[in-house]
Amino acid sequence: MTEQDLLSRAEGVLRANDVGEYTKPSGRLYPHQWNWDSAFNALGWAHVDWERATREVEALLAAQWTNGMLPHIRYNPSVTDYAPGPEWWTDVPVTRAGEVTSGISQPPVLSTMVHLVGLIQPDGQRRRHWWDRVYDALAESLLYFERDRTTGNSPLIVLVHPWESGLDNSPRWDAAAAKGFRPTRPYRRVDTTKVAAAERPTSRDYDLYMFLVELIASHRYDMRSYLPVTPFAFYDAMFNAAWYRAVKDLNRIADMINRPVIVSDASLDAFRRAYQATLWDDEAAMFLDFDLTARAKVPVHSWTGIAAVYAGLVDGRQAELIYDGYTKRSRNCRRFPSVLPDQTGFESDRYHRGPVWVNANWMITRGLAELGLQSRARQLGEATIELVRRSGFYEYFDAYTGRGAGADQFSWTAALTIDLIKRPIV
Ligand code: 2M8
Repeated sequence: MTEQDLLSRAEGVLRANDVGEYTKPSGRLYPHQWNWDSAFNALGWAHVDWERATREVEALLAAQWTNGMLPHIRYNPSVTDYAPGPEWWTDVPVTRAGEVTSGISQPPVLSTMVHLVGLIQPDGQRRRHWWDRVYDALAESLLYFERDRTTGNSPLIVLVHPWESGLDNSPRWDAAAAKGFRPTRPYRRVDTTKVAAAERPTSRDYDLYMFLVELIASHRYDMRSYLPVTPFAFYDAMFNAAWYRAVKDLNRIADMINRPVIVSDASLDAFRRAYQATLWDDEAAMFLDFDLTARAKVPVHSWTGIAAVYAGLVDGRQAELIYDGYTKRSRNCRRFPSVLPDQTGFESDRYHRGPVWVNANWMITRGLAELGLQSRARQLGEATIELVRRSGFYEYFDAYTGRGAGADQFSWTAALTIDLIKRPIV
């Protein structure tokens, strides 16, 4: 298949999942609008239809809450074949009447994508005008985490639900799931009627998800009252890296449209020091998440441990050390598995427990290039395009065989493949 064919197929996936103002992550499995999916999808759209990219972002921003939070799902009220539906997230404090959303957020990559989408627009005036229009909402969405999701003296952000991590059934959450929390009400699952149950989270995982949904809703989304009582509170290394990078990118936008920066350089330095001091692990030679209830690092080595590369939270030397260590320990795998194969809980074909994901590869590819590690970035970018060319636009890929799994015709796989082809590493 030529590069041109691959590009037009990728565009076809976005168009097939396009429902006007937002792009479904996949036709059957994920019918609503998801936060970080839409951010990645906007970047793909920017290369083929720039106006469409801006609409994707603005539709997502329409779901913003009065406290600034950008929810992880913006429900389409006419769709009912997804669970849990909005009935589990009652009385959410949306800014716009009529919006229906979930009650948690997702990795905050949106400002970074908005920065890139803007740069793709050749007309400087149009670009700045759009940035200006979305700037305040983006700033609020990032400052929300500083205001409502930090505790004690640490500037690091607390994650309150596995769904917020975007990596729902990562073995990093196994210890929490093993405690046997269950919701008080029965719930239904729709996902396992659409793709093989063996590729999805287990019912024990879902028990924890639904227990936490009930707990968060019962605290009326007030994190100050929820945090002291929840059994699930983590400094997630990828989530925090995404926030740091988003703030830096929004600061760059601010500079270009003559707005004040949202977080000062001094605060960013303090964040970087806290990230290094709290999450770095010498023995693992990577970053680890921190469990606030156990007051200990989470001993699971996964790709979140190298997400600092994406954010520029490390210099080139530390990036090389982490990335090369990860590559060496996964040499029998496709590049690169979401969990290292020597870890308890690794499964090569189950969702966030080992398979290769295009968004993770994209984030690390871009991060490596920005830190000056061009040849590694080029190799990873090319391996990713090749995997998609051979296996198709799947949600994820078996870490050993590269077989596509989960949902087919998956939007961010298509969107980020377009970006990897259109903006090659030089
Ligand atoms: C997956 O998560 C949703 C819940 O949010 C699900 O399993 O139903 C995750 O892979 C998440 O990262 C992603 O944003 C979402 C839609 O693609 O699906």
